[in-house]
Amino acid sequence: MASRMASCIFCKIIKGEIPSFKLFESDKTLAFLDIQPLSRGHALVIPKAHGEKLADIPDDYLTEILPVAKKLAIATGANEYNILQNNGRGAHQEVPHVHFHMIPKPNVHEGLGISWPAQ
Ligand code: IU
Repeated sequence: MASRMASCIFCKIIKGEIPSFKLFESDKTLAFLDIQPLSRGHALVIPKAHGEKLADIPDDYLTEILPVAKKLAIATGANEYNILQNNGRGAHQEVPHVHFHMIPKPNVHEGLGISWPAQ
């Protein structure tokens, strides 16, 4: 476990060894912008305890995660968004440190540059 933590990229972000755009931080939780955002405001919320899958994380490191994701969604102004968390490579998990995505859905009409006439 110790060697996996030493090489874990998100543990390095937590320790400040790799830079990130931080959005929220407490003793148990960190939120930062995803470096390859699927939409503007795509954020990751992670427990500061290292664990690959959800079952590896102590409950007290999970209690803040959804409230933080909710506040980020509100702060982003996203009316529509996904909160998701992948466990295992077969479930499309690429980084082996538990993380929750908060992915705002851009307004489709704005994204297409269409402005709808007033009713
Ligand atoms: P996944 O759920 O493990 O598939 O998502 C990993 C995410 O971590 C993905 O969206 C990456 O862009 C993101 N990420 C990051 O924000 N910073 C990094 O240094 C690395 C990955 I590596």
